[in-house]
Amino acid sequence: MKKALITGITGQDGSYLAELLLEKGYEVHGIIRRSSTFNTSRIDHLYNDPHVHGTKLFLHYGDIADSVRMVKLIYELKPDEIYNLAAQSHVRVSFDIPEYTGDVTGIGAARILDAIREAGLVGKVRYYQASSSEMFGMVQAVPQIETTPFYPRSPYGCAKLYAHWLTVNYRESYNMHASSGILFNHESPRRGETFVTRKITRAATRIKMGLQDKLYLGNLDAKRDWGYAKEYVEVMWLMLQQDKPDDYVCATGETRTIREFVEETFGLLDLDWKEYVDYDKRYERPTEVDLLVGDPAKLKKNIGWEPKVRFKDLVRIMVEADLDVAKHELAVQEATANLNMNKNGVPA
Ligand code: NDP
Ligand code: GDR
Repeated sequence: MKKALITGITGQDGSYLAELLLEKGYEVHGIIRRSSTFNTSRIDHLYNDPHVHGTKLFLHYGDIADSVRMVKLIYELKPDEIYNLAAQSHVRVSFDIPEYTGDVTGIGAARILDAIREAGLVGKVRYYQASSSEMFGMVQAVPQIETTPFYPRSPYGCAKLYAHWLTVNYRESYNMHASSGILFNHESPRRGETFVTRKITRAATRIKMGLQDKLYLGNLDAKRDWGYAKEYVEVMWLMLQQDKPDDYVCATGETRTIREFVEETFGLLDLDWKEYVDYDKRYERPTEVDLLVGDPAKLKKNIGWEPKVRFKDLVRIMVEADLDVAKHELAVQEATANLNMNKNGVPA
């Protein structure tokens, strides 16, 4: 049985990847952060009591800012594959906390790569780095491919670029099986609610159910190449099954503006978005990435992978899921209101 270690297992991608690896029969270990509120909602459905025989998912407290813990965990677990997905992953927020973002999103990768070396596992472990299309930043060429020059436009992009080049460097210096997936934006019903797609589908469905009046957004002109997270995690796994480590762009090749995402979402709900969406400059970034569109030709040629879910399918998947969430929210609100009334409808 293969053993995998996932950092960032509680995030969008980590949860889908854990599902995929468990389905494939892996023993999966995940690193979670201690938090005063529960942060495991995306993986709760996968978790069993570790005392139960046959459990294959194990969670360990840790932080990729803590190198001693990383060395210890990697040495003790001796995983066959490590997927480094942990990051301060919000681009806008990285302008508020650039140092922290550098420490976790950038140097975090150094801690893990070096922990593999310190644990004496260089020839045994295969490493996946979650690189990002944000490294392309300012448009140098379209579509973007593996050899397009990088020009990051945020502290997040700079940190990811450091982690990316370090992965290449460890591959070349130590002959480590270390690969980077340069993934373009990928979304799902599990996307964090402050990323623009999920913010839009959550707000539009809540507006539809009468739970919210307005949606405030920043720049609607930026263009993104949006794919489906559940599909993209398969690429991470496939990359580590190749004989040779390498870097791959993972994208759909289709780019849309944020405005188009808004139009499609509200359109599916028979709402006129212009009545509900207002501008708020607080959601603008000091420097923006205007256009991302990737060409996944290398991935298709070497690994045989292609995306299936396209823009409209993706929006529909997210709207349908969030409509259910909003309906549930409304039902809870109504039930609570009823509980608080006496039988004459007077507040108790
Ligand atoms: P999320 O923001 O949903 O998840 C991030 C994960 O990292 C969470 O599990 C979070 O834990 C964990 N984490 C954050 N800081 C630390 C830390 N100091 N120590 C340990 N764990 C930490 O991101 P996604 O799932 O969307 O993305 C996964 C990875 O892929 C990230 O590295 C992201 O930057 C990168 N990426 C994402 C793309 C996308 O479009 N989604 C595109 C390209 C790259 P907690 O739950 O406790 O906060
Ligand atoms: P991004 O995703 O920065 O591409 O990073 P995000 O959804 O945050 O922004 C996409 C675009 O939408 C514009 N925008 C807004 N964004 C947010 N979050 N909130 C708003 O209200 C809003 N209004 C307009 C932004 O300006 C931007 O142009 C994501 C993350 O998952 C990274 O971790 C990952 O590496 C990249 O995708 C690829």
